[in-house]
Amino acid sequence: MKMGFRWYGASDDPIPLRYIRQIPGVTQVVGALYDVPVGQAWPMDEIEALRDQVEAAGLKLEVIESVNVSDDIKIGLPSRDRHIENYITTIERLSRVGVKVICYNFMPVFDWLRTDLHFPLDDGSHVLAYDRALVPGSLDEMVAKVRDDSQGFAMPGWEPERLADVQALFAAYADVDEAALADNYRYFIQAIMPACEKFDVRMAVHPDDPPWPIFGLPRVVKNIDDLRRIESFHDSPYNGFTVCCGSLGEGPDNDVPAILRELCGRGKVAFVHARNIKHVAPGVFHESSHLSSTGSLDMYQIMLALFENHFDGYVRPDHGRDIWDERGRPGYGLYDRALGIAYLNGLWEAINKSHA
Ligand code: DNO
Repeated sequence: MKMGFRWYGASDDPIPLRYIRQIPGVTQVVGALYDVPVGQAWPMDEIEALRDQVEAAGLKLEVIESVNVSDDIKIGLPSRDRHIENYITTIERLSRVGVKVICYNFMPVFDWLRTDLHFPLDDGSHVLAYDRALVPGSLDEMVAKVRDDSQGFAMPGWEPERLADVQALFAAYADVDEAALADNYRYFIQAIMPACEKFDVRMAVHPDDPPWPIFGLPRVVKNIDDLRRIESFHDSPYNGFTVCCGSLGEGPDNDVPAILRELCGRGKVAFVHARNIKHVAPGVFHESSHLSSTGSLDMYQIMLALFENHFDGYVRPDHGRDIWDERGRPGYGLYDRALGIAYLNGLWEAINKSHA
């Protein structure tokens, strides 16, 4: 297991790389370029500059989260072939600086969705939460809500420029049902796989978050059946998964350790987002600390599933609570994610030693 920490770049992340270097066991920065418009190729000089910064801090840049897939590709517009060419150029350029895994998602229009970015827990900490009854009735309201609640940070997947005309973007999906989205997804995977195999870069799709349709938009990465369908697009370790325990775990029918066992058993898990969530009622959940007893997921079983299937890929803690008066990027503060890493390391060491 190689432990990483997501970082939003020197100009946009209040956490300096030297702090990340001090978290025990962290060797990897999970990074990205955030200013390249989706659909364009990432400039080589910017990729190298990011790699240089990370390496100067004594860390490695082997996982990118995310190289986003454009809506043109998801909708299946004629412009998709140009965007796919650019995506392939990005894959090749990233491989040149040693990147091994690209995390991406295939969610239409939006990335993850929460109805509260500062939900208070009993211990005085704040977390991201979702209550289906609180999802705003209109798209514009939803976009404004995320913008206003995010403490001045542009939330990934909610870039104001991209969502400026969310109604038009939404309308472009009018004819894209689940079958069409899956077809467009297959087309994308089949087009990029030769490059991934040639340049030794594994694709790792992130599940839909939450794993059910929102605003009537189709979702195709929600459960094990969806994941098996994605595998069938092209059966190769390069067509792999980011198992985000929280996102999948939000679906009460998703058995996360079982999903990990199945996919790791076939060598398809490239990256894991290890985090916990607490189910409150159907369609209602909030995030929690990583500790099993504070949420609905059994983190021991999750780590055991990885261990028993000889997982040697990348792991990062996922969203943390806001604690100790930190006012960081929602979900991505320093303190609780560092606590999460210490806990995951402890589970891993105990499992390793008890199997020695
Ligand atoms: C949210 C993240 C997602 C994830 C993307 C991957 O905090 O888990 O934004 O990075 O869905 O493309």
